Amino acid sequence: MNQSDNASVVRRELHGRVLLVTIDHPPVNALSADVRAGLAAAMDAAAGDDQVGAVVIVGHGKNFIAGADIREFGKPPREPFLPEVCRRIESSVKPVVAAIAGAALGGGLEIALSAHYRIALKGAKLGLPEVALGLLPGSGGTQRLPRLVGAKLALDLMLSGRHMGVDAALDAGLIDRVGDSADASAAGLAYANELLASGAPVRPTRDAQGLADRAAAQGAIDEARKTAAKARGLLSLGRIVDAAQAALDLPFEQGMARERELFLECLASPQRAGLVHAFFAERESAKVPEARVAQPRPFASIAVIGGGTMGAGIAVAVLDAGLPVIMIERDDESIARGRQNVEKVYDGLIKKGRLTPERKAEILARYTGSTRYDDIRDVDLVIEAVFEEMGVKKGVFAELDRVCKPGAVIATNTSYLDIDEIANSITRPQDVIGLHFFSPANIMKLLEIVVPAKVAPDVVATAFALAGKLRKVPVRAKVCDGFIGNRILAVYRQSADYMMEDGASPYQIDKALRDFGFAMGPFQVSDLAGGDIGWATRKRRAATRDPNARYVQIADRICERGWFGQKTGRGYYLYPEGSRTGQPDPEVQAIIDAERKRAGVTPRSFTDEEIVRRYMAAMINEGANVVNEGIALRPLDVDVTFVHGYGFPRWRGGPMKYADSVGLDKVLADIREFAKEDALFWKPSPLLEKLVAEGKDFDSLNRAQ
Ligand code: 3H9
Repeated sequence: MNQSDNASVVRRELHGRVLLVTIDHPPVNALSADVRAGLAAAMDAAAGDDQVGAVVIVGHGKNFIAGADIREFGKPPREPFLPEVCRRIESSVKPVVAAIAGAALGGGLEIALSAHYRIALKGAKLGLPEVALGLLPGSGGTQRLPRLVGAKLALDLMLSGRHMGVDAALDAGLIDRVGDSADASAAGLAYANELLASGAPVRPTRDAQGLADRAAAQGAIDEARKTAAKARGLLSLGRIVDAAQAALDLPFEQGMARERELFLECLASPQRAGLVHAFFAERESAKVPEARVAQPRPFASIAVIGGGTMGAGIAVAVLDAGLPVIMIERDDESIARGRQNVEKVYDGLIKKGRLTPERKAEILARYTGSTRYDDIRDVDLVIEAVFEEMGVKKGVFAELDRVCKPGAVIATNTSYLDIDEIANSITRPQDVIGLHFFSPANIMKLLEIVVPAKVAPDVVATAFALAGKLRKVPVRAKVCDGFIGNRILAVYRQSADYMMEDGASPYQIDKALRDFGFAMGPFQVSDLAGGDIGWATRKRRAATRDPNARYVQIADRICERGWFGQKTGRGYYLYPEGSRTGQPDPEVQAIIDAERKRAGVTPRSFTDEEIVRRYMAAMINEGANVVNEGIALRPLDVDVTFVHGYGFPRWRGGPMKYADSVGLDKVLADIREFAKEDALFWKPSPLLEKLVAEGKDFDSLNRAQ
């Protein structure tokens, strides 16, 4: 009975008395309708064939199964549904073994949970990450996992979405064995033959006794409910806890029915759509034209110029990726400071118990500091992170031009400056690129890869490969003032200043935006980053500012008092005794009142809803301009930038995805309405107007690529 089903995505081969069922559906064996049908057919075939004594389910290639096919969500469902496939596996009268290599995630783990025995190879990772997609495990995971490993661990896995390694899985009873073979099929077949030889019975997980201690289970559920309530906004967290409660309270089949209801509710929610968009967008953003046509250059050794906060953070990111770093600084004192900045990060981890001093020493063995540019003549890639001033940068680049070997990639971490100008100031502009890290650079996922006009395609490909190595989420941007993120930020930040002068308090604005889902409001961000940075930029640009543009001076009045935010103990907020959570400041309110008077503004009240509408309209409109001008390749690149660099709520997908969900016609109508007050600021983006006229959304541009 060696045969295949459904376009060969599920193969069946009889090995003695064991039916080997292989899922072969690249890239990750996701459970598409064909795979589900193939699995169901395989279970039917096994049931009807006397020669078969046991079944092994295995994934072809690196992974077992990465879960439901995420691309099918939101499309008309096709039978057989996954819970039914799982039911057929579990109710087999012949023992079923799941032989796991690589990822057994989501529906993939649910298939494994439906099998009677589980063996996993070293390096396998098991988990129920549905929560990251706004879902809950919908094929019995919420009912079987608590029965198998207890409510506490099951809820931890389902609420965090984290992956578990084989040793922990074995300890927890999630798997029965760790296979020592490198081949999952061989390990599975050997295990199944052993089970047959010993006459091992079928062992449905639904009958497991992990919930027998009801009081302990209820305690874990109550704890989990508290945790879920803390995470603002995410629907699926609460629903996961509801499903676990059903596992405890209801007979198995009724629990399954309750899980299905809750799953379908999550599936239909806009949060699921936003999170799935984010999942694909952050993978698409790495697909850029240059990476398709050019091979990356080597980057085995890296130099960082400048050991300030940014340079040190970049050095840590590089060290964490296992690469060596040489840091160049002006003098011995600065070298010591740079090293201190790097060590501080690792010492923090040691304090939290997340790193051992021995490991720190191993990591730092790859780190050197030097004052001599000549010491970096052999490195493959240099990242400049010195003071944000064109003259200073050009000076560094002249040195790099002198010492770097031919073909070395020379990157700047500038966040605003014209990288074309920097590139053109040396003899090898083809090797120059922008790598805009976000602070703290070892933590923030976003990396804007800024592509100047003369850069060689293989340098761009190198930057994307480096981002992969550093586990960053890369976004391709073209050169403009602020690139994608900071350019858009400058505009919506201004909309917040206008609202503040027109009558909303900074505290109301921050709160309205936090309630929308942002990690922080704009005034909190300003206090955290330091008001002096924006102030310096404003002063620099004063001469070139459009005299007809509205300019709110409140921030300047606050900075003139030396109130730069958290580091000075006050900014928009008061931070008594170094506290990091600010309190509203009546003196700031007085400054705002005075400025309103000076500007001749009669304050009016704002609802939170209007605050969000204006802020988002400004963000979306500038996002559309950035796409229209080719600064961002696609709307999804704007989304990825904001989710990973600007605290935008991931479950809303990003600003452009959010705009699609609101309706572009509504956003445009808002902008036109606001333009009646200030036509210079609220100028509709030509792209937004075009899409509305054509009845299209931003996502149509993502799909067109
Ligand atoms: C679920 O299971 C619901 C059930 O409980 C209930 C159902 C009723 N589907 O990440 P990579 C694609 S929800 C479709 O770059 P890696 C991915 O887009 C699901 N496609 O590789 C990419 O495509 P492309 C729960 C998928 O080696 C390619 O595969 N499961 C899926 O760095 C390679 O992906 C999850 O949430 C999928 N499920 O990491 C797991 N997964 O080449 C999600 C991936 O066109 N997946 N693709 O860009 C992952 O975490 C990682 O992909 C994995 C591999 C760790 C598996």
